[in-house]
This record gives sequence, structure tokens and C-alpha cells, in this order.
Amino acid sequence: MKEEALWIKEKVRAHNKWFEECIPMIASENLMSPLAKEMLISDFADRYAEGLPGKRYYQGNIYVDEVETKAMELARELFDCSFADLRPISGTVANMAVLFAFAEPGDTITTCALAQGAHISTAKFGAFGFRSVNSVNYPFDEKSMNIDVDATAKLLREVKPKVAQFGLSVFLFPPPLKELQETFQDVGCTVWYDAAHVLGLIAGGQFQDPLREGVNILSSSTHKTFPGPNHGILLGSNLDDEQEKALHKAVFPGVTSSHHLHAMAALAVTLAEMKVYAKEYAAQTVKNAQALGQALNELGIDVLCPDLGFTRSHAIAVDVSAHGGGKVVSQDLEDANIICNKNMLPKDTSAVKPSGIRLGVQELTRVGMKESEMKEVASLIHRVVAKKEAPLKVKEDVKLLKKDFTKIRFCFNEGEEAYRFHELV
Ligand code: DSN
Repeated sequence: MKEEALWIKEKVRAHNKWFEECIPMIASENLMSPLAKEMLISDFADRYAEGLPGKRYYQGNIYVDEVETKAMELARELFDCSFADLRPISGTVANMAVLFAFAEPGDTITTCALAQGAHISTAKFGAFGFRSVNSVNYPFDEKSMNIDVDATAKLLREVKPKVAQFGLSVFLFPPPLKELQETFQDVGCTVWYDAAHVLGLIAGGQFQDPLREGVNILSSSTHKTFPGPNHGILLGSNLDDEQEKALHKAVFPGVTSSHHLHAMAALAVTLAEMKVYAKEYAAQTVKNAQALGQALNELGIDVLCPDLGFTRSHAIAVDVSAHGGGKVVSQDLEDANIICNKNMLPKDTSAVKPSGIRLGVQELTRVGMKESEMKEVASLIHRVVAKKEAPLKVKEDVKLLKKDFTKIRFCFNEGEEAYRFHELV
């Protein structure tokens, strides 16, 4: 029924309007540029392409091939690496491709634990478990929110993993890859880095440079600090021909048939934009995250790792156990139009009632907020979380602050409305 379709359209429009008036702080989200968004409603969205450019199973891919070839070039150039595959349709699908290419059931992979901030695909009930690999967790230092380098070197020598995997969803500090490089070589393991949260920072020369710190294969989504479409990517260096072939084969026909051509084109546009803007965007993002940590800390909120400057990424982790816990606090914040998620902290055993929240500033940076706005955001959060002011009252001040930050930055169409509803019908 047309009414039902129009009802859906109205709900989506209402969502756009709501987010325009929100302070979105989910660390795994961002806003695409208008030019990238345009790609999503192109005819690419309706087509199929199996295989690699020039070797497709279907006809009709003349322009798709040109765009994907260019996208691969742009990716290799931006990340200064020799291998790129832009067909995984998400970060988790990219991770599945790495598992298919580099691990057999029963092989050992070392990784972090969920409570230490790892992604669900590394869990026993996630992609790692479904590939039946034997996952062994790194020793983790809760104080520095990072793996313990000496104990990890010892563990790697003991368990001799086929693959050593790094990367987190609460990714505050770079893992000590350089310090472990010699151990990786002695053990002979493949080094895999899930860069989903920090891909845009890496593109901009912040956080760390994994592909020059011993990493062989980097998997990622492309819509967190890297402000592209919901999609995935694989990048590699120091891979031999067999490994490259294995990865391409794992993507197709391993874990995809056709990929999402419109998203691939949007990713290509974002890669071109990030060649120009990544440096400035990444630097401001990290400055904003540190400023937010500092401001909340000064207001008496328990932000993790104060002695380390709170973070070197886009995100901070906050212990809100004194204020009702992550579940209650994240709901109260949503009622005030501040959108974040509850999150496990290393001390937690329950993922549904964790003591923390995670706050990311990459979207606020994308719409032009700087350090002074971080102080205002901290004050709004403090009023809800610690002063327990009525969220609906704080919401009015959230809307007031956001009113001046609805335009997109760090892209070719700077100044266009960021939350625009693209109306076709
Ligand atoms: N679960 C997502 C996150 O929020 O970090 C990543 O896939």
C-alpha cells in the first residue's frame, strides 16, 4: 500500500530531523559527504558485479569496473600500501574474509577480550567462533587500557599463533606493534589489524601507522572516523602473491557474491576527499576527544586514563557506575538528545548492564565542533549524568547548541546541510 510506504518515508524523515537536533556520539558512526551520499542513490545500487574489475561474471560493468579500479588505486595511495580489496560489504565481512584466507578451524589466533574493548566478531559467539578458531586473549593492562607488551611477547612465544590480531571497539591507545615486531618475526605469525574505529585517523597520520609497524593485513569498516559509507575494506602490505589471491578469493566467492556497488562508489569518493582533508580532520578529532575527556574529568566524571591524556583516538571511555551504570545513563542521555552507547569496561562481566559508556567525537568534529564546544558538551552530559537534571530540560539546551552545527565539513561540499533528507518522490 502506498500509505505504508509513505509512512516509512515519514519515519525516516523524522529520524533525519531528530539527528539534526541531537549530539550524536556513537563512536562507530559518522556523516557521509553530500557527494558520497549521491553515489548511494545512483543506478550502481541496482546492479550486480561478481569478481574483480576486468574479470566479472556479469555484463554491464563497464563503468563499475572503471570506478572500482580507481577506488583500489585511491586506497593504495591514501594508505601507502600494495594491496586493496574494496568489495567486503562491512567490517565484519572483511574480518570473515581474513579468517577464511588465513585461518583453518582449530588454528590459534591471539586477540583481546570483549570486556577489554574487542569487537564481537572476535568473540566465540562471533565470526571467530563460527570459523572454529582457538582464540587466546592477550594479557591486558586495565590502567593503560592497552595490552601488556612483555606479557604479550611471552604469550606469543608460548602459543605460537597462526595469526596475531589487534584492534578494538573501545580503541583508546595504539597497541605496541613496533615493540612486538621482533616477536612476530620469530613466531612467524601473520599480523592482522582491525582498524575500523581508527581508519580515518590512520589516513590523517594520527594514532599509529599499522602497515609500517609490522601489520600484514588490515581490515576495516569505512564509516567511523573514516567518514564514508557503511562498507568494508581490506588493505595489505608485505603479502605474497598466494596471500593476496587467498584474500581476493575469500571475499568472492567466500563471503560475498555481488558486492554493494553504490557503497563502493561512495567509498571511492570519500577516499578522494580524504586525500585532501584527512590530516586536518584527524588532528581536530583527536584534539576534541582529549578536550572532552579533560572537561568531563574537571567536572568530576570518571573518564578512564586521566594520566595518559584520556585517549589518542576519537573516543573516550567513562565509568558511570557511580551514576546508575551504563544502561541507565545512556538512556537518560538519549532522552536529552545526546546519543551514545553503554559499554563494558575491563572490570565488567555483563554486557547488558555494564558500568561504562563510550563517547566518540568524530561526528561532532565533522560538523565543525572544536575544543570550546567540547566543554559545552561535557557540561550538558554532566547535568544529565551527575546532577540528574531532567533530561527533557537539558534537551532544549542540546538543541540550542546543535543549531549552529548542522553543516558538513572536511569534504568538497563544505557548508552543505549534513542531515539533509534526500527527497526523490
Ligand atoms: N559494534 C560497532 C561499534 O559500535 O563499535 C562496530 O561494529
